[in-house]
Amino acid sequence: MSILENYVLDNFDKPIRECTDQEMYKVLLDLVRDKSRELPTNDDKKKKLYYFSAEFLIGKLLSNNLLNLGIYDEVNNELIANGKNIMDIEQAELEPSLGNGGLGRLAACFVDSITTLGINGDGVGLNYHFGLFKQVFKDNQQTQLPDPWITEESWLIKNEKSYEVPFNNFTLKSTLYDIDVLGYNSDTRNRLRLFDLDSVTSDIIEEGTIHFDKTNIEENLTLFLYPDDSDREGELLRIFQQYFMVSNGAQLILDEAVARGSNLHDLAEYAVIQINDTHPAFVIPEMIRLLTQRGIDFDEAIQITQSLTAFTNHTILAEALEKWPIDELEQVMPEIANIIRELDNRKKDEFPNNHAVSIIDEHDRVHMAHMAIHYGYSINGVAALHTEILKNSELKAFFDIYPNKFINKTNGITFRRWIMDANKELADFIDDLISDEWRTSANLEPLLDFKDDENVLTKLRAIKFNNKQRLSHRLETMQNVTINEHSIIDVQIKRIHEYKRQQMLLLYIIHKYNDIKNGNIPKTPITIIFGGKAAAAYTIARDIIHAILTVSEIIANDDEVNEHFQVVMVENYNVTHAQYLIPATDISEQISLASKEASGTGNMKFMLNGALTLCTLDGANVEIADLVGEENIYIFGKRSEEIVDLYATNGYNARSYYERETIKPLVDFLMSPKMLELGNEDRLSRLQYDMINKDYFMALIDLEEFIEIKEKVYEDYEDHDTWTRKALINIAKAGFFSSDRTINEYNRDIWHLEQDIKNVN
Ligand code: 4GP
Repeated sequence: MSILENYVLDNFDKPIRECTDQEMYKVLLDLVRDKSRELPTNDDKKKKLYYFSAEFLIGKLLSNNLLNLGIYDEVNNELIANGKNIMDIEQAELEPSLGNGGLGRLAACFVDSITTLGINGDGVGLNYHFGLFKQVFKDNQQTQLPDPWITEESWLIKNEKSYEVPFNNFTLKSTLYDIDVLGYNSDTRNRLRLFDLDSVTSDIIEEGTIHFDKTNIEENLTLFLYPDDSDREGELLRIFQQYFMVSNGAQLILDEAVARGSNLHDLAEYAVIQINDTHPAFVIPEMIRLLTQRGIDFDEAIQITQSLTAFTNHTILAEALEKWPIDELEQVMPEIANIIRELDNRKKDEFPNNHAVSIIDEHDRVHMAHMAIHYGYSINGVAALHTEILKNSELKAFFDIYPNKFINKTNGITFRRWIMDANKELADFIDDLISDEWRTSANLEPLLDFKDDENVLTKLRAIKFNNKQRLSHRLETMQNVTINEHSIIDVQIKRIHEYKRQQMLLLYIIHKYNDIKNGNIPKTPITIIFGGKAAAAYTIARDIIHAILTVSEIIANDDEVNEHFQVVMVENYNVTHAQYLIPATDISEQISLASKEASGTGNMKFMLNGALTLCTLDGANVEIADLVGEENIYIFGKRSEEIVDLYATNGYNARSYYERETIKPLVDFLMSPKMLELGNEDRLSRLQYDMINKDYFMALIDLEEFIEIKEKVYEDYEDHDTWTRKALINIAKAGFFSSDRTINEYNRDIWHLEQDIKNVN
């Protein structure tokens, strides 16, 4: 009997051909779950990694898991033979709402690689019921709705384990859900361990909003990721969430370590914790508390905790380096607040008068990153430039006292999802050219042998075209937008934030629109696509979305322009959208203000799929440029040292840029009659005012250079062979960005765990 028949008959008592896509989804889910469960966990290995993260942006799992199990082709062939299409079946799967942006997606790539390399390591987080929010556009504005994803048919498996988390005045008892994490051709599995509360309920959410009673912790704790913390109740709720996550995680660690033979004094031989950004940093005082509760004295508890805790920093933006008022910690978890005071006192004694390294500052705020650096044994940045900036400026005071704790770990992406799954045609073509060895080694360099092979270049273009068609079809069904699959596809997808400078690309779009109106018709039509959410409380970011949507409507309505130029903003951008967008893209927009983007990982995904990067020398763009060489990438804009210096000297004046002849009309356009006819005056005027008078992230500083280089990029596109050769070189050089390489380095330099697969590039 074939791989599917049994399952279909068991479930539905009819042949595959007669099942609906929804029914087939259920069949495939059962099949994959059973196959996964047959794999042992890695728990026979003595030491285990616990990757603590507020987010795991895992994306849909069905086809990825089929691929990792090595049965994708077999299943797919059977489906095809029965008139079914796996892409249609996948529509039935809801994307888990467990993450938001880069650090969450990174965590998802990492757990895949950890399992692929045969390392004993689980992810630890929370089981949010409604994610960040579902983005819906209405009147050219972003609105926010809950984003439900948990159904009978999600991948969560209830675990028997449950822990008590002691808050001030009350205790909450957790429920644990696991999601199996599979590795590529791996004969073991790991898990995501997601903690939840049975009492959480959607009843308290105000209809059609993401508002709810923030004080009702029992009912709201795991409703949303990053609930609004613009008031005290919101801050308290975030602290409740964080403590709930880490207390459960720390109890799980102790349980499992003891089961594997630890006497707790030797805990560091059994466990290592990676703190992903500041959100899980309370695991430090919590582990100390739990160890003392189990009879270990306080000094030793500190020393044990320190020897098993490492920290990753993902950003230098002050807003994301959390600082919680100590009185709020006292209100939520007084014992933890006391431990933090003691930890702070010790460091104040050790480093008297060195205020920059205090855990509790003069405003009585607890700096989560400072706690993690003092009381962990390792701190890493996520790209070479980022780590240098941490050492030399943002965290210099810490680097001066702990030079040996600092280390760089340039981010990576899993090739399973980002090429094998997202771009099967390209992956298969690469197999034909260089054999399928790259699927495990990530070594794509042999492709360079084909850079002058006309047939190969032609085929690469054909694959790109097919991916554009696939994207076009998706946008039509999802959003009722038709894009021209013969156009240049130029894409910026990431959270909406001023430092990422979507507003700079918007000003370019206005420039291009005017230019086309003046008769300069592009040789090939251009489609610029945005995707990303703005945090609900981030007003200017929402204004930027509004301006983009309004301009795109003006362009769409303008018959002189719309056949040549189109601007689309994808609604509710998520991992699934990215899997369609990235393979179809020609130009990857990585245009952050230099020094501000810690790494970026979208840049790596685009490169791997043969898009050319248009970038500032920021984050991992620097490493991409080093790998591909200047002739295969487009670089513009001020360098990071200049920007760091401008901030230090307060040397940037937006208005002086605004006054320039090239720039003024573009900024003024925001409040033009055309815009006001379709747009919202408050939003547009606020955005314009900000650009002229503040522009904290300096969108105007690089605008002229940006316009110039964009024109050059579009012109270069016209030389199809040269363009595709550059694309091929980019693909060939992308191997360095495999997350298998990154995880191999984490393990070699930070975790020191047993690893089944050792020969990683
Ligand atoms: C992001 C950084 O902004 C991005 O540059 C980096 O690639 C990613 O982490 C993974 O390291 N940071 C966040 C955040 O998502 O919330 O700080």
